[in-house]
Amino acid sequence: MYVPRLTELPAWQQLLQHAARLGSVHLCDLFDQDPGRGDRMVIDELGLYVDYAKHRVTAETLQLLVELAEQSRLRLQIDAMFAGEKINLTENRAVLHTALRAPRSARIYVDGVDVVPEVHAVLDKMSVFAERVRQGEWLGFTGRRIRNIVNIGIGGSDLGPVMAYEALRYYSERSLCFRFVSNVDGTDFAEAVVDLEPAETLFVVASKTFTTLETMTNAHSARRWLLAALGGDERAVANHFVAVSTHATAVAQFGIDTANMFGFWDWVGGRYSMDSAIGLSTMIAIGPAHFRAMLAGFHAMDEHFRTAPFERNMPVILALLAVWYNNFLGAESIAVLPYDQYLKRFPAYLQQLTMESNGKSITLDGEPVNYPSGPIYWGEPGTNGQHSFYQLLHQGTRLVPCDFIGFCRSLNPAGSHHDLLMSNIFAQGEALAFGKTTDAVRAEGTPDWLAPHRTFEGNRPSTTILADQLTPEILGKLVALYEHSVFVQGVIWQVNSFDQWGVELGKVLARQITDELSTAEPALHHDSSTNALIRRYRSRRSAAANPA
Ligand code: G6Q
Repeated sequence: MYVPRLTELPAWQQLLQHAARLGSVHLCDLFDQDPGRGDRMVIDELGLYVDYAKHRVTAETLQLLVELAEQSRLRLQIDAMFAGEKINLTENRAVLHTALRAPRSARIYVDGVDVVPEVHAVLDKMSVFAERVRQGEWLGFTGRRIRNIVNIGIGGSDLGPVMAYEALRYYSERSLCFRFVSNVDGTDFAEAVVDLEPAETLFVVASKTFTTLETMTNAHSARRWLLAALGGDERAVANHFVAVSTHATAVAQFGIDTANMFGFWDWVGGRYSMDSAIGLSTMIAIGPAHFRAMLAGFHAMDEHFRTAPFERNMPVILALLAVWYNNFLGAESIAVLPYDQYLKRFPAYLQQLTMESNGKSITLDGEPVNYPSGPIYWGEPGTNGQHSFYQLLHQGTRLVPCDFIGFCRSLNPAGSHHDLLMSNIFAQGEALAFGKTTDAVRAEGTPDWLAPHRTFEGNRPSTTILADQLTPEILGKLVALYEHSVFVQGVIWQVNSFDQWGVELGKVLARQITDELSTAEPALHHDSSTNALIRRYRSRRSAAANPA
């Protein structure tokens, strides 16, 4: 399908002119001219209230952005993704995370095979296993019940599980202890198991490929740790290790019975896999019913994305606003600021989802892009961030659109905590948008010399997403909202959001350097800086004993 270069699309040119015309129009003016925009520029669906009124956009901006989406053939691309077409061209794969949450009655074909029965067969197998662990029926090698679950995985096989566990901890089985090991730094594993009883510990080795350096190194360390404690009997591995992977041979080679392997498929990208078997630790924590409620939330957002007109489509609107700031107003990052402690790992999860997906500079046609693509996503939970980096958001020189996420009811209501929390989320959006003029500052009696320092120029945009309460279903909706927003952005920038070739070079060089660190007198052929660093490390690594 031929699509002209993005910068040649009529809507792109019109948006450039529109941005110049709109210039630095202030949010104060936009609200003065259109006092009702706060009630109107909202999408209130699926239990999510998405307020995008505090954005530097008019009805015309939104209309032009929607035209840009249409001229980018977004509708065709959405249909192609849902239909299982191989839209991940550089890896020749379908992109079907939406099939992971499709109901049993759905029919979705990849290479002529309906994948829905396989998806549900794995979910059923996960449910049986998760219940056995939760009920204390799955026993360790010495007959003790499992009390600790350690997920070993990295990237997409870690960030989703750990984010979901933290987000849904309220719903988790409190008699079980969950740990997540990802880093090849031995400290991660050492600290994760330091207080665990091996006879009561189950390792979930989560790796799509089952070859990833970090995960396999940690999995082997886990096996040594377990066997050292249980007398070295290799048969113990079967009780204490299960695998989540697409690679049965490698799983068997590790010594895990493939009956205890939970599969998924090459059409599930790592960073889109938290609702596949990669979510096994999540399901053990919250139970199969809550896990299925989360999947239902994902599916509801999938259906909204697939069917809602672009003007009323939450992922599309979020994506178009990101494009607006990124490409027409010069913003380089987007802050995601959940006002809920349970969502403390949500920004980290979104970092991978967004930046591994759209951190690309070559279009699907193999041409360098001539416009900025994926912005930097970052964030921290509120109110903590307010006492840290919000200074830059309010008075710095950079434009940082913010996504605020909050809930009307706390899962842990206690005194005035929740009202205090929520008054802060509302206050931040208001302060960012409308600021405080120098005149207002002076009128409070501030001396002239100090007034500029205490002035807030405002005009800093934000979206606020409100839901009633953080539930598994709402979490599914939130994650799918961002998944699809990332896809829409990628379609507009004409990049492949589903590969990640940019992580390869460092891996290749690390393998070479690993050899150089283990041979006696290696000839080093790096640049002088890297050579010197390697020599310094080699000469110093055994110079001093570790401190006690
Ligand atoms: C995600 C990436 C990447 C991947 C990890 C782990 O989209 O592909 O983060 O998830 O490299 O890979 P394995 O699951 O194969 O160990």
